[in-house]
Amino acid sequence: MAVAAPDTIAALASAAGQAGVAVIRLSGPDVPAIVTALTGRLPAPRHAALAGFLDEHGQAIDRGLVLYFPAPASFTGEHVAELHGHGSPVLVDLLLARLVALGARLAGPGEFSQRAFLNDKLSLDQAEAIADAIAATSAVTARAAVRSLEGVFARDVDALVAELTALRVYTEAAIDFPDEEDVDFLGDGQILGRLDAIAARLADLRAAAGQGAGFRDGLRVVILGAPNVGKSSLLNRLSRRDSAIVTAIAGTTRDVLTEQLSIDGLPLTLVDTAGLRETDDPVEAEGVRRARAEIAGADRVLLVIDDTAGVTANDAALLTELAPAAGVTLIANKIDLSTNAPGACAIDGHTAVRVSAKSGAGFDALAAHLKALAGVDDQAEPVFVARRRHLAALDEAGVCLTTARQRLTVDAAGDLVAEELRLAQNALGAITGRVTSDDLLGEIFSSFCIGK
Ligand SMILES: Nc1nc2c(ncn2[C@@H]2O[C@H](COP(=O)(O)OP(=O)(O)OP(=O)(O)O)[C@@H](O)[C@H]2O)c(=O)[nH]1
Ligand SMILES: [Mg+2]
Repeated sequence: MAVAAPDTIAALASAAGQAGVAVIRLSGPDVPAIVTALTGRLPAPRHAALAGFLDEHGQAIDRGLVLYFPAPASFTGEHVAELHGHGSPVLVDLLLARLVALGARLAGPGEFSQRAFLNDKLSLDQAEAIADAIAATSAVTARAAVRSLEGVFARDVDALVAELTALRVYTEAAIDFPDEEDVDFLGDGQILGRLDAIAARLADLRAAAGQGAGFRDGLRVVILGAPNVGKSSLLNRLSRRDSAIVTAIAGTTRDVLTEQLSIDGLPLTLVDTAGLRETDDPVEAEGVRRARAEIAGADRVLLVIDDTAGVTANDAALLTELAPAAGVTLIANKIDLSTNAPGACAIDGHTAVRVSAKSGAGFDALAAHLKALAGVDDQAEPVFVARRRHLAALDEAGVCLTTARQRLTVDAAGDLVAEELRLAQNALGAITGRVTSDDLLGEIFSSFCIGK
């Protein structure tokens, strides 16, 4: 990946397809020349100008608005132009082809955001937040992504890095002047106190980030169980839709049915499956095979049982089979018939929730359970979005601080303390991209959509 972007990129920035308006974005050094060639003149910076978008013979391909943002006051930090034309896929293709003929290159995924990052317009987590805001499936996640984009997460990380830097400088000074005025820098409690304060702030940030990551990633929950226990009824109740067919006949569901929903903003993918049993019916047998195949991709399996029957021998065998593959929650359904109390409980030592898909009893407890599994607090909305790579970086910094504490209190080795502080700083720097590798950047930006 080049650090300096020498060429000019172009892409459709609005959604593909027919629409009132399509926005094509250009970024790079040739933007003024390309816009001048395309429209006959360069408009005043940041003023919308109406212009014809002309082909090589001077014929209008389309007519629309042109906006010009000279470097460095633009999204990417380079010269940027936006062309607002009519939302016709054919016109957009013609216009893009014209821009390429004038010297632009079609942008790859995330290239605009990548340039913004490389030109210090955004931190890496802010660039990621753009993709997260676009991909958000609930209002809660979208709001959190916008807060990340506003720099809420990056500011907290930078503040921690600043404290780590100050402590490292102090520690290194203590190493360089060990006997200065008979003061025992390493043993006077100053470093330890500051180290513990930083560790506490890091733990707070980790908790907030865990919340943000839970809301961003959501959960993929697979509903399994014997025929007729109420798996499809559970899906319908949770999604508040009659999407799955429910009948009293065992073996009703044959296919895998997927529903997207959100519980208090937590995105949830629910997968209903065929009842697991031995069968000679080839269609049902294929359904059972597909049900089992879903286990591998599940964050959690809800193993539904009939509460009037309890854990049957087949359920017990399934529990044993599932144990190594996925986390399992037993859902003891039909408590309206068994008359057991609704809510979270343990059944034969397994995490369980008693519910009635028929009456809705116990579903508050089930929702709270699913939120806890996603690592999100029952009450709080996430302050910002975070990704698993951010959590890993925060955890790595936490390990470094624990080690630093040990080097200080057990080994009294100042140089090793300083080294751990440096490693913690690097780990945190990877979140905002102040310390990062090209491989990581390629991986992050390639997952963006084109035009962003
Ligand atoms: N009383 C009572 N009946 C329920 C409850 N949940 C489901 N049922 C009934 O149990 C029967 C089976 O429900 P389904 O949701 O189709 O069960 P399933 O596990 O999806 O069944 P298969 O798709 O055949 O594997 C239907 O007659 C439902 O009305 C419940 O909580 N209480
Ligand atoms: Mg079913």
